[in-house]
Amino acid sequence: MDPIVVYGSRPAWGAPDFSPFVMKLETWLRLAEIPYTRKDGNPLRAPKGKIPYVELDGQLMGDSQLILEALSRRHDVQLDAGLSPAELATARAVRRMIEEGLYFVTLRLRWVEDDGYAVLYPAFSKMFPAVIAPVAMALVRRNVRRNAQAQGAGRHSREEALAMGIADLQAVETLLGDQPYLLGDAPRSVDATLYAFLTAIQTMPVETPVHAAARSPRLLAYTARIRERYWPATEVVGR
Ligand SMILES: N[C@@H](CCC(=O)N[C@@H](CS)C(=O)NCC(=O)O)C(=O)O
Repeated sequence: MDPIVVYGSRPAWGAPDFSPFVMKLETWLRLAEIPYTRKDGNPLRAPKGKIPYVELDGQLMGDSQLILEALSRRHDVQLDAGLSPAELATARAVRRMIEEGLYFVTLRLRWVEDDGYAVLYPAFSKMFPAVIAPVAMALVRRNVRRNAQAQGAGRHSREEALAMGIADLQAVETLLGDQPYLLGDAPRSVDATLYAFLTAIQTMPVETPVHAAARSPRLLAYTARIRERYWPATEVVGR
């Protein structure tokens, strides 16, 4: 089998990638002990127009979840073995709450809110050649706004959106309780998503009530636990 190549974006604020979906996939590969290499990706070359995508046996494949499901079969990954149907249902519900709900709050905090965009701009614009960076950033910002409108999340007031993000974070914190990982003593696939999206919020250098909720002592301890074990070379993130 050829080694897997993961196409992502770039490191951000001490986290391994701007994209939480790339961080999810890489964290999952580490949990599953599947070796991979990383390359800078480009949504314009991605099979689904989004990152991450991977090269798997000479074929490009998109979507973090479809990729990890294909890799689970290919490598006979046992990460979720032994989970009960109820635990698997919880994992799915949490994953989709984060990826389809909390993600849009994060996008808003980065791209729509002015204080977020002010810290995003100097970090993210480095991905573009300097001469086109201002135009490219303005185009991405406009696209993010349009997509958020189309999806619906962009139609909420700031207060409504932030309250939804906080409620999602409090829900995962409640489910986590005093356990080291979301479903108990061992990390499971869902921890890759939770780790990635929490890290994306915790490391962003702004203060909002959503960031404060993500930086609760319990959620900071959770991401530190996974980072120390699976991302040992990564600088300390979170504040
Ligand atoms: N469902 C996809 C979502 C991936 C996604 O939304 N990626 C974003 C970056 S975080 C992206 O590539 N956006 C570029 C675009 O939409 O043009 C997955 O799980 O991989």
